[in-house]
Amino acid sequence: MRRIKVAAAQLGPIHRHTERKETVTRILHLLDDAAKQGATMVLFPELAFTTFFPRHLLSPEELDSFFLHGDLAEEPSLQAVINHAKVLQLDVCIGFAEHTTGNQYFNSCVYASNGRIVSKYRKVHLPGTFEPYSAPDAVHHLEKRYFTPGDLGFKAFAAQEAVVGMMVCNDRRWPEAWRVLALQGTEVVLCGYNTAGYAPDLWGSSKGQTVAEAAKEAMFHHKLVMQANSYMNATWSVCAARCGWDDDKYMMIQGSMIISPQGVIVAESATMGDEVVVADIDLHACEQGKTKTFDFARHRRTEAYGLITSQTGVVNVQ
Ligand code: ING
Repeated sequence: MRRIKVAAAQLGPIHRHTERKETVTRILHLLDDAAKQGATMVLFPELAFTTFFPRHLLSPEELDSFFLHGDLAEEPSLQAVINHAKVLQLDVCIGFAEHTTGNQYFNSCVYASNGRIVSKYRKVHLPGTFEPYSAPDAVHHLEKRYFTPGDLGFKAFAAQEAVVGMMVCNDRRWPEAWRVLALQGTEVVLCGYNTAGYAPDLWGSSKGQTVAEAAKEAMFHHKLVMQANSYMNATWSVCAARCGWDDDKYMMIQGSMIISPQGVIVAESATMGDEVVVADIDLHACEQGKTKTFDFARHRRTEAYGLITSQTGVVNVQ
């Protein structure tokens, strides 16, 4: 019987000028809480050390302050988390803004076990724009300006007797990401996210939508993609939110969850603050989907799918 007690470590508001050490302390407390509840694999959100800074058009200096720089094995914030997880004997997956020794900038996450980085992922699907929105009061979404698309692909890896895969935030809206991981036998998908509850410039809004209505729709789409893609790829998934009101102005949705290979939400956060959501998952639950409905070897017809990788955008047939 292969079981893992997984945890989604949700982080509430982090403001533009929140001190890094304060955030690291919160992260360490969440690790303690997860360990107390018996978790052995803990997922933190995307960009877990900072506010969601791509919402701002930033000076080079301020932008630089939001990145972790250089050799990750020497990076103090990340090492504090990885070492604390080692002491607590649990694995940790955490997202951060990565400035590499090769002077590249990625929206990254790592999976660490026993004090060492086991796998690294760099966000492939960067939503938003390169240029700021023109509306004077717009809330920007400048991930294409601040990050390069990930260059590591979607690589599953072994951890705690499971096949694990990582993705970040917007990736969860793209079925290709899930399918590439599932084609490697992935049984647990880990996805940290920062999702605005109201971002009309980013995704548009139906006429006169209120903040509450927009946030409700954002939560609906968040759950839709997590549940549907978990089901269609017969994999467990864990997602962890950075949420609440950043700078008391920018609302980010909660919705940290653990979802079964049948697409069922088995655990979900109850607050918009720091909170650990835990579930004891049975990896055998993936078998039904992987050997019946979604037995890829028996059912997929790759000869019919060529456009998915040969063509990027829409080419109208008229
Ligand atoms: N945030 C959002 C996300 O994919 C978004 C961006 C939201 C794009 C809704 C389109 C629609 O959850 C990040 N950080 O990707």
